[in-house]
Amino acid sequence: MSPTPPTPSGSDHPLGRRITKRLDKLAALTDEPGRITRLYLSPAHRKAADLVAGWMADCGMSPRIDAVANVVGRYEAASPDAPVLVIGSHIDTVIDAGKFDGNLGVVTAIEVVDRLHRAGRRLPFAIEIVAFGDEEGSRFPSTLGGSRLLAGSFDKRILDENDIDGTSRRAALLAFGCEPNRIDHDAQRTERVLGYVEVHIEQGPVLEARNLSVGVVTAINGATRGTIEVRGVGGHAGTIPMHLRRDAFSAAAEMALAIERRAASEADLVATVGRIEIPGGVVNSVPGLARFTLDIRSPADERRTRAVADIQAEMEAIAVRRRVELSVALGYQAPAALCDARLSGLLAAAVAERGIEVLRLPSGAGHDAMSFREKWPMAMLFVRCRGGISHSPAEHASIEDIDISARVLADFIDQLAATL
Ligand code: HGY
Ligand code: MN
Ligand code: MN
Repeated sequence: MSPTPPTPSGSDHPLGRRITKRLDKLAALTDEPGRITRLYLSPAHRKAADLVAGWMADCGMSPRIDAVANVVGRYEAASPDAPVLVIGSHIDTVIDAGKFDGNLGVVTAIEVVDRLHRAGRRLPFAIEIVAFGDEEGSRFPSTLGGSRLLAGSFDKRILDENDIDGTSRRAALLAFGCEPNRIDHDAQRTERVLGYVEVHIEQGPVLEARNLSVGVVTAINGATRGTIEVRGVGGHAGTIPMHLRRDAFSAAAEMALAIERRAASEADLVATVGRIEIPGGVVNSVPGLARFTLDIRSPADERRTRAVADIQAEMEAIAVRRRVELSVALGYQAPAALCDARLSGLLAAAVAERGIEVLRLPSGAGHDAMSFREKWPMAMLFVRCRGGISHSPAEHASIEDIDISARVLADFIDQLAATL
């Protein structure tokens, strides 16, 4: 495939424009009018999956929705027994999200295949585009269920996890129109996979600080996630003296500060309490129950597990001192994932060919790509995002940078084809 023509000068950027237009269409599919919220298996996710499947069909791919609501489109190779390159990202979002996180990678991949299709071109490998639906983990305790199905590591026990409304993942899949009993079937794959590639906004400030449109990812931080429950003794806010209280929220608050202190004590370790709730809490009652989430990440797995152990010990000490009960459910673990040197080298060559300095950088954010560690060669291309802001409506990637990233992906495919 001849390399895509050089990025047009001036304000053209046709690929970036088309991709941005499609992102706007996806952004309109939300469960909360006025902001972008598209949780896994929600009505908006269903509409987005159908829209993406339609785009895939328009560019010669035969889309299907699998047992866990991944949208899978396939652009056949020149010959039937060829290997496959998988390109993906996610179309679920956090609450009050930006329109680029995840969605950009799916739409960029479709744009690149659309160019192949319009040129009537076939490659020595098939291309499978996957729009995962369970990357954010904003609805159920575990995440990456979609990519873990493809990686053959889907844990069926998560089908019985409930969301905060008490709906199980299994029930939500059935309501979405999926058949969980096809999980084993859909996890099957006989052909050779050349690797997995993902284009994603950086969600950090490094590319902007270096004034670079794109960068090549070296590794993805590992993560531990879970829910902490603190049970004290509720009571009347006006009558219980302070020294007799077993206040669940105050204990949780002290634990949250201890978590922050531990993470701040070590370079590139991060820990976040993203959600805290006092079920049934009212202004004039001492909280008897508090629940909060925990997210701990590091590029080094042994340092992350040590930090988890230290934090657990610290929370237990606080619970004893405050005479409250503690229960810790850290159900989600994702080891750090190294990107494949060969595929990353091809991405770097495609970046360099555009006259862009090749910056290699780690990912503090998790991605579907991490599900493929030790399974398939995996690589990621980061796209600059304004102020490094993400998981916010202020998230933004420029049409020009998006155009460049699509051309780099197209050139990467060329380079990979030339090696076969
Ligand atoms: O949490 C993450 O890092 C990703 O945005 N899901
Ligand atoms: Mn993402
Ligand atoms: Mn995200």
